[in-house]
Amino acid sequence: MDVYADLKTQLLHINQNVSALLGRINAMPGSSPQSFQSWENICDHVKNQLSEELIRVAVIGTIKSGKSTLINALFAGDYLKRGAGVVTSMVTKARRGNQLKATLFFKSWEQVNADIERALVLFPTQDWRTRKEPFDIRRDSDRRDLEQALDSLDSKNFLHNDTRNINSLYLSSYLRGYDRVKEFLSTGQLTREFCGKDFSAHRDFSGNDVLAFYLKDISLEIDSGDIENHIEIADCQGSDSPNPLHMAMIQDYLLQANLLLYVISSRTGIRQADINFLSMIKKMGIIDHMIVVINCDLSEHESYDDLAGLIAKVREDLAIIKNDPEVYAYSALLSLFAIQRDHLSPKDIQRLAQWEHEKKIFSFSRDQERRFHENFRRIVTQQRYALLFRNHFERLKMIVSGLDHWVRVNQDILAKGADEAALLLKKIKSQEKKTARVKSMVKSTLEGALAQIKRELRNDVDHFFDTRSGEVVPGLMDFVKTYNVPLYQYQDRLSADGFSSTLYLVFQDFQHGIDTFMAENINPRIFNFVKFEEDKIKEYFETITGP
Ligand SMILES: Nc1nc2c(ncn2[C@@H]2O[C@H](COP(=O)(O)OP(=O)(O)O)[C@@H](O)[C@H]2O)c(=O)[nH]1
Ligand SMILES: [Mg+2]
Repeated sequence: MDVYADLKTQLLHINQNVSALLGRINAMPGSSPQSFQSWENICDHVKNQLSEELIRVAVIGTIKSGKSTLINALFAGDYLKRGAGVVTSMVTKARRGNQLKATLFFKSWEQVNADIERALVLFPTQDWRTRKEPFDIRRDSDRRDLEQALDSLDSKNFLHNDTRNINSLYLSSYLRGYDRVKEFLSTGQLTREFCGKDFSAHRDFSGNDVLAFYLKDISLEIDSGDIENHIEIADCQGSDSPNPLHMAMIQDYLLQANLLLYVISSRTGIRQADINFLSMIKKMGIIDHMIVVINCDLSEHESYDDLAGLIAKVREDLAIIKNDPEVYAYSALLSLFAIQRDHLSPKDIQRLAQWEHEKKIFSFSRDQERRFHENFRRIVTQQRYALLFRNHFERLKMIVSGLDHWVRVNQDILAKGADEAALLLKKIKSQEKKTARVKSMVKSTLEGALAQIKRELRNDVDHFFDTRSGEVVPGLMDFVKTYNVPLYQYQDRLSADGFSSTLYLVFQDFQHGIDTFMAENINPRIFNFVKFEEDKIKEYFETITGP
């Protein structure tokens, strides 16, 4: 039995009863203390939060490490595209639901134009535009002008460096995809759903190198597998993409995630890109919530010893970043094939048979997979208990004990004669006065505390962002100051294409450098700082309100 679901149902039931009781008291003439209204509000809040509360799991790792395969295996089907490229990296969120459904969230015209404006900063100015207003992709002349300008840059072999490609890729993809999305986006509705047998049609967008630029977000509802429906699993593609904006998207998700699954392929072991990414997670202060899965390519290893050697090596490499990490090693593809046994292609049937033939490796993989599942379930359930009890249970307890008290007092009054009741009411009134005094004292203490913690926070923030001694700005300034423009690389361009074209190139390289620096060094520190301050606020109020 799912203890969590059971407890949640009970809690919702109690919540409903308390709420109904409060409703009845409120309907009684002359007996509606103000606090009851706020209690009713709390009950509503508990109900909404309990239905919404979600555990978020981020699946991360370098390209082709097996993230999508692992998630597919968890959901028992091939829902996420395996072997997808990195160009259109996007965080894809998947949840268990009653039907198969993909929801695509598109960018608005304003967002598209803003992306274009960003890519156009210092765009060579040789009068490529016939208009002076801000660029608007919906205007025929703007699209035509940009297309010509890009063609002429391209013909000069301008855009062939990886980093410069990012901006030109945005520009050309928006242009090329325009016709496919224009009608839909112009309706102003920015989401599209693909249900049931249309599900795979969503890949016309998400798997399309051009159209995916128009997407902001993807979420999938999947009707198979035994992942509970309050767990969201996010495929965070792009941690090693050359585009720092991808990294920023992933960081956004990591911040809300309750658990991180880091996937490493046994084909490669730990690479520099992994070390960079793991270091960033560590800087963000969230490495404690991480489990590592070594995705074993069973065709790659000669023997069990070979695989065991690799696992030991990965553990050793990981130890540099995290002490005694939790590591599981199994083949995600084997697990997916085993689930889909009856629907495999002849080639995959053959692969599966081959893997099953390697008995020692095979049973090791299955065993590790089982252990991973058990632990995954345990961690996720623990997190959910924590969310459930920490907030909602405590709140309901407070309301119920308040109600209980109120009922006792009323019972007392009703049970007594008129004189005694009058005396009791007088006592209550005087008690109320005392309570009011205590309340106002508590209030002013809290207000004082609030002012103080605000002061402290302001101080911390000022220190943190101080331009000379703070933790981030000097590093950033330093990056800008010591940024070295490798002039010799641009010399030929300068004489061939002139100043403004060359300046655009220099600027794009610089922009890429600073975006990367921000994503790798500055953002993680800011996240860590925010987390630290949040803990501080919590601790502060716990010490003044605690016993
Ligand atoms: N042989 C083998 N191939 C795998 C395994 N896991 C994934 N792959 C393949 O490796 C490629 C990349 O996997 P994918 O899950 O798309 O990686 P991602 O980029 O991290 O999402 C795909 O073609 C998978 O079919 C595995 O355990 N064994
Ligand atoms: Mg993938």
